[in-house]
Amino acid sequence: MAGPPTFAVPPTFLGTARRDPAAFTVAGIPFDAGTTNRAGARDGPHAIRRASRMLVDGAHPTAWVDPATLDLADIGDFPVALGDIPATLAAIERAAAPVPHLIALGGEHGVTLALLRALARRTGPLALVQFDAHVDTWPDGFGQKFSHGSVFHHAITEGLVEPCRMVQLGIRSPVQREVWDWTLGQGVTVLTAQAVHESGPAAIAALVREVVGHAPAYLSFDIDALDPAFAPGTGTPEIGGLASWQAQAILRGLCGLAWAGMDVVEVAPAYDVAEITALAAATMAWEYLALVAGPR
Ligand SMILES: [Mn+2]
Repeated sequence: MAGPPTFAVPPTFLGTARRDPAAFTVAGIPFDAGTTNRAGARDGPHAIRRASRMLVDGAHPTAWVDPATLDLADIGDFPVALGDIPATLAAIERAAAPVPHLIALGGEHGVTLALLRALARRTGPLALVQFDAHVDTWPDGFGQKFSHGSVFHHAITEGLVEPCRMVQLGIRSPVQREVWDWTLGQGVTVLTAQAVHESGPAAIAALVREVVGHAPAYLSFDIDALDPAFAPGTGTPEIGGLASWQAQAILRGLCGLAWAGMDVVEVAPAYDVAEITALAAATMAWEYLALVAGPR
């Protein structure tokens, strides 16, 4: 094996040395002021980058993409405004706007709204694949308009996503019936964690492909979609979630869609155990890259 040993790989995502935008560009968003339970996702980008060093020892074992030959840059972290959610959303949107194909490392889920605002301006309304324990379609968070639980309410009402081309997978948290009904009423396909467990990844991937169709598609991966046994390091854990392998298998079944960007959010390293949450998040971003950069 060439290159430095795993523990000495540079602490960028997948150890990339490129800092200028490339075909695929990684950026961190160290922000968590909109979290409604345990804070700490501001430390997510650093932990995900560190854990990603485990993934550069060879090629992806099914897509046969090699991190060393990937057209990948890590441009560091986007600026944020301390404690100011609207100002941070504006700063993220400005920073994301010129990046052609962004892979964002959160940060809490609220940052996705700014990323969708930046991207939808170029692509028009997006199809959305959302791995999550929570629908995140609350109109606000405890009176705060922009929180990590209201991101997709605003994405829908602002016309950034096409609800009939939007799938949520892994849903299982407590939720007000009116929020649930509003989400379904918009045309969103909601797949509970139980539905994923009972159907299996191949059937779920087929269903997602059918809903997304040929529209430009965005992947938003909230790490709390995974069961706390696989991802304890997050602010709002819910039991009964997806196993890492299920999420991996579903993602591997989503090649050929018109992917336009992704984020992985809600990694809060302070609650993590042996870096398993950060490694799961890094691996999901890597699975996405293998999906978009791999052979068709
Ligand atoms: Mn979420």
